[in-house]
Amino acid sequence: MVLPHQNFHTEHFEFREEASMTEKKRALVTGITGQDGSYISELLLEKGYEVHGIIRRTSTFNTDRIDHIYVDPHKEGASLFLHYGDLTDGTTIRRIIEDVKPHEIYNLGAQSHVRVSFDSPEYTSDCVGMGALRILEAIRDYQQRTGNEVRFYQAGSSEMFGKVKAVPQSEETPFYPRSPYACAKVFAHWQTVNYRESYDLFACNGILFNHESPRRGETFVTRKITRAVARIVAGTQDKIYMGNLDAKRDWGYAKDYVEAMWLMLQQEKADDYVVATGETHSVKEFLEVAFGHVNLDWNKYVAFDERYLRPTEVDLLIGAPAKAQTKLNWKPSVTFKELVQKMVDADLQALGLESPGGLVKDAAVIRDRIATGAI
Ligand code: NAP
Ligand code: G4F
Repeated sequence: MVLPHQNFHTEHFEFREEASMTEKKRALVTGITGQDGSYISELLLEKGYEVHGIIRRTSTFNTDRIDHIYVDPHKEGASLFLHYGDLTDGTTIRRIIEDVKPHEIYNLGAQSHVRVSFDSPEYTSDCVGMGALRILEAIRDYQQRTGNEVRFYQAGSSEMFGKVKAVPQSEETPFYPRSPYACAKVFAHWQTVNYRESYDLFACNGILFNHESPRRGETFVTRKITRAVARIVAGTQDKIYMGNLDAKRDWGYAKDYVEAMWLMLQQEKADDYVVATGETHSVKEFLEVAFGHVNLDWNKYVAFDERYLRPTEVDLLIGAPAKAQTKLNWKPSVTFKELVQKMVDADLQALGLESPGGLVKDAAVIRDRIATGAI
């Protein structure tokens, strides 16, 4: 699909005017091209919202995750609009908020890779920490000037618990961040609380534990593994190099988690919520289930590379999602095993490793069919 990128910023005024006559609810999403941005946009469009997303200007298209929901804004019924901007550039953020006049803002944009944040701490802090503050300041001014309420969701992270002070971690657990990324998220968290208390903004922090999907970025551990499984089956990769396999994470399904974000902004009062499954599994267990799904033994394919270690690690994360369950009536719908298998299946499918009878799950059978030209 070809996107008329040049037209995003110049033409959206005209489309906004049309939309305002129909009184649709308008949401602005930062990080719309990311995993969560794509799922929340689908959800909001299903609910009848007009969705506006901020995208970074890049020399190649990076809208793969939202191409399937994008409709040329010249066409009648288009409800998704894209605007060039950057969280490190306060002027663009303000301008877009003024133009879009959103009822809700989901701040999902981030340099979200923990390991990378050790290499680029300044940029990560600017984008993740100051980025949130820039939006809060813009909302504060816009709201005070116009009287229009803008509800704000801040994408907080279980990484903020870091060297955990309690097991499991709840909204009451103190933070102990262990990376530049986590420090920046803690800054954004407290700015969000502070703007809620100082200026009565409807501002919520979601403290989300790891959530994954077939749309997960390829360098996060889960997708790195499921993608490698598919490539190993296909014979285009023979090993996967990894870091600490003992780390434990509370892994859920991203599609479930964006529902919790939306629910937070529909409540009577703004508040902060932990969103998690309440189960924890090690990276090793993830490997076992992923390779096991195609009848392979992960030990034969995994090699160690110290480059994937972090200067400080977060050893154990497990969330206590009771508040989200009770107050938002939210609960996860996908188990750990189902999630891993869903991701492996999607990566097998992406490589075309499907035979007419459907997806074959056994590596030996798939290889045999590749060899005979059946797939
Ligand atoms: P992701 O896939 O890495 O997506 C990040 C998004 O942010 C992308 O759209 C990216 O744009 C955009 N972005 C990066 N730098 C930006 C900048 N300077 N200005 C504007 N946009 C920028 O992340 P995700 O997994 O969807 O996570 C969404 C949010 O939740 C993030 O804030 C993340 O830190 C937080 N979070 C994630 C998890 C999780 O397990 N997934 C858990 C807790 C919290 P490009 O496409 O141009 O790179
Ligand atoms: O998949 P990861 O890179 O995710 P991490 O660090 O938990 O962060 C993710 O979840 C956070 C929520 O808790 C988000 F806020 C954040 O934005 C991001 O989405 O690593 C998971 C674990 C780590 O302990 C890491 O050391 O896997 C370990 N690991 C072992 N080998 C590896 C690798 N991680 C990566 N990325 N690559 C490896 O080869």
